[in-house]
Amino acid sequence: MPAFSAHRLFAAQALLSTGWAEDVLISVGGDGRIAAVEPGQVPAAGDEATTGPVIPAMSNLHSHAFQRAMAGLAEVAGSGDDSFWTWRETMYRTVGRVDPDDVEAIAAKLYVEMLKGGFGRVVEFHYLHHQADGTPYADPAEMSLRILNAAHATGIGLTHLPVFYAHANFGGVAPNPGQRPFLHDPDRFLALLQRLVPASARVGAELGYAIHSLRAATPGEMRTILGEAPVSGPIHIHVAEQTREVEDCLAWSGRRPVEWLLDEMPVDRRWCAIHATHMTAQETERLAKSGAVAGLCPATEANLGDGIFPATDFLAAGGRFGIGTDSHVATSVAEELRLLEYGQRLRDRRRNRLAAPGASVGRTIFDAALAGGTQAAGLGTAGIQVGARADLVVLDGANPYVAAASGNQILDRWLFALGGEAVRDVMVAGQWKIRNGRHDREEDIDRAFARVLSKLK
Ligand code: NGQ
Ligand code: ZN
Repeated sequence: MPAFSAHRLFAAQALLSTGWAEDVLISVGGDGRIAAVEPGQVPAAGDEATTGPVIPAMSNLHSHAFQRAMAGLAEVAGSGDDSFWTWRETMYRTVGRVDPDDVEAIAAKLYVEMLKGGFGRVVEFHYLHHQADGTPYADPAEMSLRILNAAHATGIGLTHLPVFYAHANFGGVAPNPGQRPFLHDPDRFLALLQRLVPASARVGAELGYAIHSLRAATPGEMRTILGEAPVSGPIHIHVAEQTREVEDCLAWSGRRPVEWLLDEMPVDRRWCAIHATHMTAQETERLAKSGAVAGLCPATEANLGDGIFPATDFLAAGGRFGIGTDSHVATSVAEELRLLEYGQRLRDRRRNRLAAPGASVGRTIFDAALAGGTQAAGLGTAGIQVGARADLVVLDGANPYVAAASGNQILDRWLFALGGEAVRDVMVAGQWKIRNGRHDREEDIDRAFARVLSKLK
């Protein structure tokens, strides 16, 4: 039996890499890639007629899968001074209570939710490596393998990024007890990466790595890892999400986090700066010119009270961005892109901030996030074009808003007026994973996830 079945999809409307087209025949090869794209066709016998507009599936460029289990459980007010840092304590308590079976069950549920939200791939920024007391599992790659399993079982595309984490703050401050499950020295981290090279290849996952943040690694550790890592995939890092990080970085180095990163590290297209919320005009311009992707997670950034990314200035300087669902208080393309635009509107007290005059906001930010997400996931091409992976979303043509819309209006309706319910079918690498709003393993996945949630409550 071939690994993939070939498809001939017929779409009345499809968003190709060249723009919207009508009556498109999309041929998918046995390798899961798009073999031909032909507009202006009439469907032939045996063609699969899609039930609505076909658009590319998005890459979700930032995920900490285990955090989905606590989404919505950190919304009870504490002392009146709740912050990112108090949320982090709650998050660390969750870390201490999940084992490999739990993490695999949470990730599988989350990845089904992401598929339904219009994502065809997830970039997993994976730092939960060890047991609660810091003891490595018998196989030090155990937790990474569970993430690979969950992606494989659900069929979502995976770019796996094991994360280096060694310190609690700038200057090599000793880690605190809640951080014990995250820690490596560079040698052990490099050994983990080496171990994951064949394991990722076996399930078709891309492999890169991440440095958790400038807080969590010294410059020397970062240089060792950059110099010796046995992978050529993407490099991600959290940076400048909170003003306290900016203050601490200034106190340590006399420079701001993004400034320090751009001065000291070889930041280029391989890199993704997660959040990069707090930048001066000069940092914004420099990050844009570096070719790195800004990894924006608007729902999480709102939930954690981070601040508003300078997206208007960053885009004006030619910057690239993608979207991630990070802590997973939201799990859909629509929620993230909508909040990205709305943050800019709330700050500026104006409308339609991220599109040029006359352009659709939905189309503009969808295209930008698709390109940035593809780059940050370590993939060469995406979108509906010959040679790209067949990662496709079929929007629900039975939904009256979708049915009545054409072209960019479809994206504007989906992103600003609808949501996950508009996604009907999702294909990843040439295989249908969501059909008519359902994943075929959903019942088992839900049952396992429910067990984890009842344990955590
Ligand atoms: C994380 N999450 O690693 O999960 C972080 C919080 C930290 C976000 N920044 C922990 N959203 O940055 O120290
Ligand atoms: Zn993160």
